[in-house]
Amino acid sequence: MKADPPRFPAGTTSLIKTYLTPDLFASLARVKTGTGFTLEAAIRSGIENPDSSIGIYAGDSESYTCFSRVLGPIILDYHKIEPHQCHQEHMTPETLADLDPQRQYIRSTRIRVARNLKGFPFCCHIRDNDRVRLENHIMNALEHLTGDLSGTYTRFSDLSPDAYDGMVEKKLAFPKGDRFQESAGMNRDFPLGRGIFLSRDKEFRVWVNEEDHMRIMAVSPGPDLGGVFERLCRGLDALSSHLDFAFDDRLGFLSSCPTNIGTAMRAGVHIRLEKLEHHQDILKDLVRRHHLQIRGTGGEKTAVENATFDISNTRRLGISANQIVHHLHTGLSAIITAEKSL
Ligand code: CIR
Repeated sequence: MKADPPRFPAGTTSLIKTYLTPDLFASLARVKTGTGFTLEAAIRSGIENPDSSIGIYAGDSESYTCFSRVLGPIILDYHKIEPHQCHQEHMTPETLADLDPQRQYIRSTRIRVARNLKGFPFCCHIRDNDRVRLENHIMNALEHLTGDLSGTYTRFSDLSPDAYDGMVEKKLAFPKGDRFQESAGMNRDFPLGRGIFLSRDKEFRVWVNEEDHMRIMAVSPGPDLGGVFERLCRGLDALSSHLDFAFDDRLGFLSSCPTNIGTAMRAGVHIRLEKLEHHQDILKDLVRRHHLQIRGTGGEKTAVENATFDISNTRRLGISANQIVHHLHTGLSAIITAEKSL
């Protein structure tokens, strides 16, 4: 019997709707990965949220091979790469000039990478026992961090609702996932198996079991892009000797959302641009030319407040971590020069 093709609501413009032809759906409808993930589960979020940009999540590493006939074209289209382009592995600390010596523009710097562990289903598909087993495994690796990277892991399920809300407000804990993640199953059993690691100075952080098994990040209240990158490289290096990350030679680090594969890196700043706020055409042009993007002050799909823009890289596959940081540095330098000239 032929499976019914998915019904995308009117107005859906996601990439999954574009690339999942009825024939392709019919040929993949009965495919299951080794952990039992199906195409139907992968596209649920895209069906329930017509404003999805891509509308598909991976439930495990194998999703990228089992569903490659639909994921392949989506990845090329979203990441704007040619079929021969593949992941570039170069992530080593380097010295970068201070972008904002007078501390006038850049309010904070943050670089994060997503990582998932081999052998565990990804966050939209993992169930409670496995998620807690995974959390324990990650906690064990975090305990090996030393010096300025060492810190404390807090399980959200050990916090009172007020303590948890307080941490979310201070951006020290992550909230439950948005409606896209909710439809995908990412919020299942929340907050069980979720938590956050904070180094003593809170400048090295690891989110556990949010959209990916790990979101590993370095942050700074200032403009020190080189220093933040160095801390992230060091933390990641230390963790990789205890954890085996899901990786593919061509696609790079595998993530729940195919928009994050490759370096799985987002490097960005919060930057106050009082003049450029009134010349958004100039700002948008600079951002586009340097392969950057503007997000709202509170992150994806939020508004810009108080002339504070969240500016970060758009590219993460087919480009190395070092190149991403370089482009961000050059782009921010051009943006600050433009702000000063107005
Ligand atoms: C969408 O397709 O719009 C959502 N599934 C989210 C896409 C952006 N990815 C992300 O935030 N990791």
